[in-house]
Amino acid sequence: MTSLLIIIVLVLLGIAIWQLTKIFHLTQVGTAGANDANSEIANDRDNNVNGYVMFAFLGFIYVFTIYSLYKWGHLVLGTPASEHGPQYDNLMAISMWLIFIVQTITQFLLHYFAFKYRGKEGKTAFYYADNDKLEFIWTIIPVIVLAGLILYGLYAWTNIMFIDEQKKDTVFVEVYAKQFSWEVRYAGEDGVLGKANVRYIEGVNTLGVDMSDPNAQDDIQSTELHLPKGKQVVFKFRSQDVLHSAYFPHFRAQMNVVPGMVTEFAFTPTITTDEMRQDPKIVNKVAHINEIRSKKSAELVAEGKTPLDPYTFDYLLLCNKICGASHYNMQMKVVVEDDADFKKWLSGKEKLSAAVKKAKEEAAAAAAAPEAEAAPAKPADSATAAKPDSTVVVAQVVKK
Ligand SMILES: [Cu+2]
Repeated sequence: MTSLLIIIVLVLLGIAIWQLTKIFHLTQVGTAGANDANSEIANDRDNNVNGYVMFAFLGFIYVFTIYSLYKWGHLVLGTPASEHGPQYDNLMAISMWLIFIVQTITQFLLHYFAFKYRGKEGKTAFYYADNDKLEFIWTIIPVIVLAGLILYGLYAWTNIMFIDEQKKDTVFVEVYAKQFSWEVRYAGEDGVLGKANVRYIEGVNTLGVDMSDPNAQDDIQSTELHLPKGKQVVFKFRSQDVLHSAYFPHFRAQMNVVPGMVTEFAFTPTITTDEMRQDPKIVNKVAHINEIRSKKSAELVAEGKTPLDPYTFDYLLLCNKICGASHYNMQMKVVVEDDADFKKWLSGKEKLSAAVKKAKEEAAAAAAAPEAEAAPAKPADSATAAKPDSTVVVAQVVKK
């Protein structure tokens, strides 16, 4: 303990001596001539260097901006695939152009004046109290520009977020998020989604749909999201566990998915998956990705591994909230197709009520199976009957 105290005292003493020498050094400022190389006062040479460095930094900003646009400009979102998409992109483009122009001018002024009025021996600062006219101008211009942007933004927002649920031919889809996958449920012919609660989750009923609700009887569940082109789709989002965010970048749509509540959003897809695959920007992007993949494949083949499959474009639903370890891989394929194809796909899907009924029957058959096995009369039949049923039960137990 004593040695620790001695060490602390020595350290503090050292700091005190160091500070004292620093103070002594500072008291010597000004005694040497300003143009003395050891002087602490900036001389004309120092001021000139700083002035030109300001100019050089301005050049760096401009060159880097142009380089970024050239190098990464193609990474922006491509052709919007929803009805409100162009309006959204327009708002984004106006904002970005404004920021670009204003920053180009203001950065020039900032660095140019720092250069122009750099320090010079014998030059003193000019005292300038205020100028009402100038202050009025540089206040009113941003006010008008920002008010215009905000008003246009609010107009676009209410336009995009307005959901007309009475609109003819509207498709209602529930999007269900859980760590780390998506599931969807279609409202079926009645256009109404059955009630759901996490307490009803059991076996194949992974969304917790209340099967006693008459509206739930024709609901259809899927792990792939199909959307009809040109029809309004209303999404109802629910989460099983934590906060997620449903992000459809190609449709310029995003909505938080919050446990314990239903959030909603609607958009009208305007370009089918097949049409989007012909889009020149997508064609370029796919070609670029496949170029990288074929290089990687060549390396894999050289190592004796299986090569990668070539990439084809698909719309995606992504999770845009960091929701856990596999968040990065929480995505679902989205297929946009013509109304006829969409209807065909949907009619080929099994209704949730039928799937639940089937699972219950299979579970009951499996429960009855051991008795049949015990009977010695038909051992072959009982073995075939018991085999598929028992796997169904096992799968359900695992799912829970
Ligand atoms: Cu997530």
